[in-house]
Amino acid sequence: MVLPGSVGNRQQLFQKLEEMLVVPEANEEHQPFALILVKLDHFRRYNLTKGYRAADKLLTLFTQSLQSILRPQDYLARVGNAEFVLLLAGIRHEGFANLAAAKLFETLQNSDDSEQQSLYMQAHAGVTLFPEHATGVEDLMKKAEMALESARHQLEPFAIYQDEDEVSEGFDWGIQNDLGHAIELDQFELYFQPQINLKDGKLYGAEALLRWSNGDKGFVRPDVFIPIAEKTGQIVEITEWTLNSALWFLEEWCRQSSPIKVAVNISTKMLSEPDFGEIVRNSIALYGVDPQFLTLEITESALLEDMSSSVAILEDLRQLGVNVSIDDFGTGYSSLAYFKGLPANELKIDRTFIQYMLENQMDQHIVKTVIQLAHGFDLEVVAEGVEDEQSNEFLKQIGCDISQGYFIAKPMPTDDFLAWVSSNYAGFKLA
Ligand code: G
Ligand code: G
Ligand code: MN
Repeated sequence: MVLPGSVGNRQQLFQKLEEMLVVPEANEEHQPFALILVKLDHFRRYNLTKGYRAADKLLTLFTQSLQSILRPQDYLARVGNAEFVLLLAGIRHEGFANLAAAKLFETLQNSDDSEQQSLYMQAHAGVTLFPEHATGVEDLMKKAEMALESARHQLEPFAIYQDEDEVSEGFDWGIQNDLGHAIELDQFELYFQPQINLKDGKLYGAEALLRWSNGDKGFVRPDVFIPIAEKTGQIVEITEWTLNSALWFLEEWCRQSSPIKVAVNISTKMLSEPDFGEIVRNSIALYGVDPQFLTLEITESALLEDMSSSVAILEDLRQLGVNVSIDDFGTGYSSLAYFKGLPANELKIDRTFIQYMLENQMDQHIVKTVIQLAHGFDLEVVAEGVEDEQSNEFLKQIGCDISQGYFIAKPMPTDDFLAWVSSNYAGFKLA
């Protein structure tokens, strides 16, 4: 599509940046500027649900909003589907960068169109300063990405790059240190998200999802701290905690009502720990629960990485009755042959296929095929990320076994989960 005014593309942006980054003569100074990377979240979804014409119109309006804050010496480029970079000349300090970014979001928010406004709420930006934060094109862009990520995590519209964002190869010492005390300070909590059997509408089980609230620093997402815990080895202790908490809950549950399955996520690194099997068996013994009510969710990529030893451990656990589920299926590179050697009895189709399935023929086709394929290997199929009734109904029609997602319920703290079950479960049926 053609956007209004002068908007560069990725290549032109890089050229422009190269020009702006030339090393100054001995007696001259760098001409400072700020680079703002802006992304619209969920634009793909908007495209699919509202149609391309509406999406193009929105993008045009969005571009105009961005242009409205530009001065003649500034520059705007579109670097991705719904991703833009603004270069603001002469901005030397964080304070000015803050003002510029704040102005940008103010402009976005004050749009008259309510549809636009709601989408703008989902815009995020990351800001880097030249030469303060970086002096190379790649570096400036990379750090803007990091700042944007940290804005997302802090639930802020934008963030200016901070040295703390630079965790040498994603390594965050602050988090590592805090993680060391998280268990003793009782900062972890398990949330439970229900899973519904599509055939009879009954409660099938729940996935346990770890939450960490790190004192004053607030809530830290598992996809941030789990990779760090994997690197430091803290993952072993964390997994033990998670397993024990999930089984403690399960044992309580079993005493009060008919048992359900509880699924625990097992990270890649944990799976290759030699005493992983032992840890799981110990937890089961400690709480005396029937192993058939425990499910271990293993990501597809974990199994691809280190098949032989992990498979042996999983086989032992499977013998014991523990369920093995292949999580995030479709995001890795599995082949048919891969199923053959796997001791799994459940497969979870990744939510990225489920989310656009109704609008996207290709996704729909993949979902149907995966269900057939999985059934051919005697695997039960869970659809994750089911967000609306139509998707749920569609999945039921095409023979999917189990449904999980915001349509049914979000992950909830234990008490809320129990309350949710008691108000919905008796005769809980989805159309
Ligand atoms: O709700 P959600 O933001 O929890 O989960 C984000 C990611 O973190 C998911 O990929 C999920 O599998 C992972 N995750 C959540 N809880 C745990 C856990 O207890 N252990 C591991 N290894 N991963 C988890
Ligand atoms: O990787 P894993 O499948 O374990 O991740 C589970 C993640 O999916 C958690 O972050 C959980 O909060 C999230 N989740 C659960 N249901 C939905 C949903 O309906 N939509 C979206 N977008 N995320 C969901
Ligand atoms: Mn999972």
